[in-house]
Amino acid sequence: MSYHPESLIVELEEQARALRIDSLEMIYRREAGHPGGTLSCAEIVTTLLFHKMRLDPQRPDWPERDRFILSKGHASAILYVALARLGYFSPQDLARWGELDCHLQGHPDRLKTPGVEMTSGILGHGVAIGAGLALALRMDGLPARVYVLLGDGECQGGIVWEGAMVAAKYRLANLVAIVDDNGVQLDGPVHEIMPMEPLADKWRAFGWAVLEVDGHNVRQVLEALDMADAVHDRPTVIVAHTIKGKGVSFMENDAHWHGVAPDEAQYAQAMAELRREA
Ligand SMILES: Cc1ncc(C[n+]2csc(CCOP(=O)(O)OP(=O)(O)O)c2C)c(N)n1
Repeated sequence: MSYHPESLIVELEEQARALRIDSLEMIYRREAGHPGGTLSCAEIVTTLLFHKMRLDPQRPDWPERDRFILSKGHASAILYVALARLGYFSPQDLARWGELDCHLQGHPDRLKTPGVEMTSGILGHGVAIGAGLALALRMDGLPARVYVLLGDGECQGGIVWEGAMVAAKYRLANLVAIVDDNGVQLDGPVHEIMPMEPLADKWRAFGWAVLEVDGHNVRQVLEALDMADAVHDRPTVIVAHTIKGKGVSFMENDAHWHGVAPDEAQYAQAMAELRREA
């Protein structure tokens, strides 16, 4: 088992909190966005982009870089905040998110934004495209790995499982999917709309190595990503149990906050809670 010092865990926890704060500010100022599924994936995004992945923001096209695919593209705010903090572009650009002539569109566009590896927003495609990327990297003899973040509601899409089959057939050990398993989709609980349980067993049946973690526990996420490095004969999925709207009491586990921006008073309360002043 890999060892991660407590100082690293604390640093990543603080980074995740900062990503939540900055993302929610963007959603509030734009009066649009998806707070629920943005807040639920903060630790996952942080652990990957700020620690695990081999990236070089000065060279977004570096062939050996690891690839991060935000398949659940509606959580774009947190990806943009992370990329800006990593130095892919100026943090000042974040204020212009969604404007027509801004490189930061409502959903990620790989042709516009440095650091974005896949155009997303139409759900379902990340695993299939990630499989293609992982296969190409292997054929090119490159050591890079591909990480795909998708939602549990998104797993209802048939294309997810087509991609999963392909990845298993080609034994793509350089592909890791992380399911942000927050239990809530656009308009209600996943178990009511189209139950996905037993989700881990489904992935296992498709030939993937399966790990399950508390997706808000940075140490668990880190260790699972390290364990995925040690799987050499198939792709790995990490089912990360999370809370939609995590960190803002009135948003947690409530589908209402899937795609609605907070008003001024709600924003103030949310910020107080995220800054732990409440
Ligand atoms: C193919 C497709 N169908 C529908 C939508 C509309 N949509 C956007 S987000 C969403 C819910 C996704 O739920 P989940 O994957 O659980 O995301 P999370 O809870 O992590 O935000 C839907 C249906 C879409 N973007 N793409």
